[in-house]
Amino acid sequence: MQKTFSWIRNLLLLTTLWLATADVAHAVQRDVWVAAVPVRFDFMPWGRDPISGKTFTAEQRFAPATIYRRTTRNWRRPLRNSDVSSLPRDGVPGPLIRARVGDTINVHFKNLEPAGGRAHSMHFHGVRYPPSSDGAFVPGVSGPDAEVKPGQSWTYRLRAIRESEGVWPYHDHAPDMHHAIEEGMYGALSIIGRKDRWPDREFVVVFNSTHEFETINNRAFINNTPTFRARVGEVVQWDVLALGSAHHTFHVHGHRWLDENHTPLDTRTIGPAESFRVRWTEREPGTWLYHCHREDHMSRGMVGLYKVAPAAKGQRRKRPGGSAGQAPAPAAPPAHSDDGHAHEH
Ligand SMILES: [Cu+2]
Repeated sequence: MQKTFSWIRNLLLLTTLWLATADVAHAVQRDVWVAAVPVRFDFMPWGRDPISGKTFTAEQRFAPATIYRRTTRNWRRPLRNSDVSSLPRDGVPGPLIRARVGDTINVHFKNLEPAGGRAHSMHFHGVRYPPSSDGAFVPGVSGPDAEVKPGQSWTYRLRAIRESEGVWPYHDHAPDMHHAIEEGMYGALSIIGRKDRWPDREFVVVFNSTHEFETINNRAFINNTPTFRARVGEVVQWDVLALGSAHHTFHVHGHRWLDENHTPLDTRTIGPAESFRVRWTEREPGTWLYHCHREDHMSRGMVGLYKVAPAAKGQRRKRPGGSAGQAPAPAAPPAHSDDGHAHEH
């Protein structure tokens, strides 16, 4: 009897060791460089709301803001924050930080506000970190991670653990966080399982309120908010997040997805700092609306376009199922580049 137990114990020990080694072999360290950059932000780069026909003055369109900007190593050169599928809109949210379960993420943050400017920080949801990487200002408790002053920098050391899989917000948590978040100091973390594939397209939608507008990625009204693009056959993932103080209802026209209980949905409500992701294999060509379904929010700007092109000739890939819900893994490499991230081996 005892012999059997020790045999089982040894087997368990070996399995644990094997799993631990497999973890180390697979996990990578990802270094992300981010700067807080003061800008004159254009909330309506297209200048008008095509539904109401309203146009906006420079005073309504522009406001000073500090935003997160992805950069090259040592904050030398600014890079794009977004996936190519949401261009030309960029700047807010901050860089999409992607990782796999098991990875270490070092976010090297520098505050580029001029001397005398505000302190900023980065506070991350969903991942594991020591208190010195919390980035949240608590008088008498927190350290320099929570108050990165102009010209200073801090490295936040994060780990994507098993419970980190999914989509999470990050945001400024320095003393002036409420203004900074209204200006657009937030972004998304996207973490997939160790063996999962990245989708072909990944769209980040952040609902927030700023000035008198209700915004998606800090912009209001169609053609000002991002116009997301995909092609029939591609696996698309929507990362949906909310900041600020209101609840929002995410809705995409002509599409539906399955929730955790395999119930089809085409709307889902989220509150402050909540987040979720939905995936499907695209099969609905056309120009579609995506928006917050709170009508007072929609009329104040929380609406955008989603354009789906037909499958390219000769490029139609065979996909099992092709129905709504958690889509099968795509065959193609991700459309998103891993700019500023470590390369996976
Ligand atoms: Cu809303």
